[in-house]
Amino acid sequence: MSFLFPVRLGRRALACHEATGGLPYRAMMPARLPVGQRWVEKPIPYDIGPVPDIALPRFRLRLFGAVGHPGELSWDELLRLPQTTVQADFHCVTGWSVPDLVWEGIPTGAIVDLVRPHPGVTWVIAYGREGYTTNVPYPQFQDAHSLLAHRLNGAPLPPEHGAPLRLVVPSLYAWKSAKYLSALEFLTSFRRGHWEARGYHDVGDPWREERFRS
Ligand SMILES: Nc1nc2c(c(=O)[nH]1)N[C@H]1C(S)=C(S)[C@@H](COP(=O)(O)O)O[C@H]1N2
Ligand SMILES: [Mo]
Repeated sequence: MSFLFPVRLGRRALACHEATGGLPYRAMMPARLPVGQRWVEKPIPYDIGPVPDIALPRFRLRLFGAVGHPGELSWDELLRLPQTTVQADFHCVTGWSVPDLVWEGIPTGAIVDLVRPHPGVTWVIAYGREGYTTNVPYPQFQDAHSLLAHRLNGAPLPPEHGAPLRLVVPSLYAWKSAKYLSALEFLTSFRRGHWEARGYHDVGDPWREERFRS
């Protein structure tokens, strides 16, 4: 009887492979997909405005708020900071999830080491150059999988996915991963960003289905 198991598993794997248009079988495992999500192959660009453009020599990342060392980083300075690679699934609150995106960039921990946030920091506001904002809880901002990404899947970050730099917080819904990153503000008080002010959840944990505030 033991031969039946691999045969059945094989059929199921094949069926899932066809149903997802070629996504790996591993991506179909329910434990990896938060409730209310479905797998798609690629991230779908979502923007509140036109995709902004900037020449790298003019690029600055502003770091300010409740920190000991506020300041600005140029593109070259960012590339001289520690670099990391993070492979993670990406979950959009509208219901799509992409498995195994590979992001490269500066771990948020390196930014924390640089700016020395005050002990009472509880939130970070990430600013997009086109006017987007989002509030991110400080624990998720600085956890080991969060980064300021400048590469995606082995290539420079495409314009529509946030070039030249975006925040990536894989532990939260994708709207917390601000594209076209221009500034990070560290807060000891509470303030909402663009979608949070319109009813979206302040934390946004996909594993708790924190889509909207109740
Ligand atoms: N600057 C900026 N960042 C943003 C957004 C935006 O409109 N502007 N949209 C957010 C939303 S709602 C999602 S789902 C993701 C989508 O990432 P993608 O466009 O790379 O697929 O970006 C997030 N980051
Ligand atoms: Mo989104």
